[in-house]
Amino acid sequence: MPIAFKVPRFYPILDTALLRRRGCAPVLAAEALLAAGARILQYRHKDDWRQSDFDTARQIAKLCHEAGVLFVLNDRADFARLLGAALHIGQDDLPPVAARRVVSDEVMGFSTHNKQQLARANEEPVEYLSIGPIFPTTSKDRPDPVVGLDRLRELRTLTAKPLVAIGGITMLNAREVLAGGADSVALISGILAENCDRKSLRRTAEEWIRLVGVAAAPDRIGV
Ligand code: TZP
Ligand code: MG
Repeated sequence: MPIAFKVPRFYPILDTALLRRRGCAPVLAAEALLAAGARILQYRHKDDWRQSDFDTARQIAKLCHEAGVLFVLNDRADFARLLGAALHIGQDDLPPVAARRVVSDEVMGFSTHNKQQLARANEEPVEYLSIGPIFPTTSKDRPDPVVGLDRLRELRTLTAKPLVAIGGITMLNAREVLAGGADSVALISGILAENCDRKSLRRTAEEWIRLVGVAAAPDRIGV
């Protein structure tokens, strides 16, 4: 397991369902995000996997690898292993200890949605945790109850692992989320520009990076 992993502050997620609805090609979106300077990129495919979805993931994994960017696959430990990717799992996926046996020394992240899950997740063999939805979101089916900023500040004290906030984060509230103790903001709808052309996507990602920074947060002391 990698030691002292630091999660980049700007954590874009390519959600294939939303990309399709908005008419955005995943590889083009990945290229725009990488050109903007993203240091981590997640591929989230919630529908059944077809060969073409795996091929898309493989293309994006290659682009990330060439750019020295951490490529993260959502849910599927088996595919992450095939792609040499990092893995992000949720409460209903293969449990972290089992997933760790599949991806061995890749970075792993684990989703949590409340105090009990976060406290338990802190003991798991994963490099970072996520917490959300911080605010209402339309990008997830059946989202858990909203966490909110006050509870985020409280939950932050439960773990010294890097903590990624997700759910309803926009350029208007992202700074408050980071001030509330999150090390990183993960974004699905927030990274999609009005138009899905390369230039607009890149410009939006650049704006995000100007706002929150791209690098990992400094070490957290005394948590
Ligand atoms: N997990 C908690 S909220 C969420 C996920 C995957 C969706 C986040 O999407 P958006 O568009 O950034 O609110
Ligand atoms: Mg999952």
